[in-house]
Amino acid sequence: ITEERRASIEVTQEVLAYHITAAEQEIQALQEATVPSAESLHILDFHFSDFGLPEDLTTQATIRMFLDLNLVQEFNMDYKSLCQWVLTVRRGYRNNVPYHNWNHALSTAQSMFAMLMTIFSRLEILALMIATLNHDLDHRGVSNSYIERSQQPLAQLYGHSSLENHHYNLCLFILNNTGSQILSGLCKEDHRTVLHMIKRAILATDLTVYMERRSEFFSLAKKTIHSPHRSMLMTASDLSAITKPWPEQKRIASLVAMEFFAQGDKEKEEFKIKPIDIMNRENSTRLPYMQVEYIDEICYPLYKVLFDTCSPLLNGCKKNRENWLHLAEEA
Ligand code: 5BB
Ligand code: ZN
Repeated sequence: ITEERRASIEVTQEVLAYHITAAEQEIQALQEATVPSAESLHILDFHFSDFGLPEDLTTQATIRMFLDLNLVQEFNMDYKSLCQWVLTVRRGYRNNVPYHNWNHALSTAQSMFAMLMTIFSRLEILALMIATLNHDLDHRGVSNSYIERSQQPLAQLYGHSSLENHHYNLCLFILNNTGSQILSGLCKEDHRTVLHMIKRAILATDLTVYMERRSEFFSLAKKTIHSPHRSMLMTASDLSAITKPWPEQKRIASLVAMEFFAQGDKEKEEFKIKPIDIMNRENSTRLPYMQVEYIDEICYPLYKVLFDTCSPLLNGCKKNRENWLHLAEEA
């Protein structure tokens, strides 16, 4: 039994066990729905928040992005397959996870949508939209490091970037699923290229990998101001919560903290160790200070490089830093 085969069995079983394929009724409802315009959904806005958006509208907003990017027409996507694909991807996220759930996937895709400019080829746009929506599929709310230490099969399967490899594998699985093969209209060569780009984009969302390659991206971005690196845009979309208006940023930060602390609790119980600072519930009062550090070390340098293309991202990030700093000084 080959490594690849083993991985595919494992993933298939997990997916089946998880019943993610959408129900016929649900597919039909989405297919027949009149999808609201991008304007009325506010998805062209960098200040967009999906908070309070009814579940039906989250899938309709996704369809709207694909329609307005002209992906459906250009790549001959069957509309019903697209509906099933979107609904399946939504179900591929666990809704009991505070932060890494479908709303995070939608927010990431919306940020990508708002960032995509004429600088990318049509095929790249297609790949990046699929990648953002699928990039955290079946996230369990714990880090790669936790998965490795608790010796879960996922770690044994992939060795490194376990979660990201799993997200990509599920992405492939959904794209190959009968009824949600939205890429079947592409020629063989485009099909191969787009899968390759999706894979690279999803694997690039491992923040550890991003940190390792960051300086490379930055010097590249300086040379070619008008074409930021694809994987940098993935991270920029992934972390875009930090650029949102203050109430939205506060809400998301508490979800992230909830997820981190839950992992910390598990570590205490399972390994009898003291969790690292960010995962230790005893540090909850230091959250504002940690957000300032997070902005300074990770977010600010990233959005600064992208300033020429997308200035609202850096501006939002700066405002949130002021607010977090203010809270940190109060505490
Ligand atoms: C980030 C990198 N990490 C490996 C160690 C901790 N840092 S941090 O000091 O910059 C940091 C980031 C500390 C606390 C944080 O949140 C406290 C609630 C955050 C933070 N990370 N804050 C956020 O609002 C967001 Br969004 C994030 C990103 C969360 C997803 C990161 C998944 C990382 C897996 C390695
Ligand atoms: Zn993510």
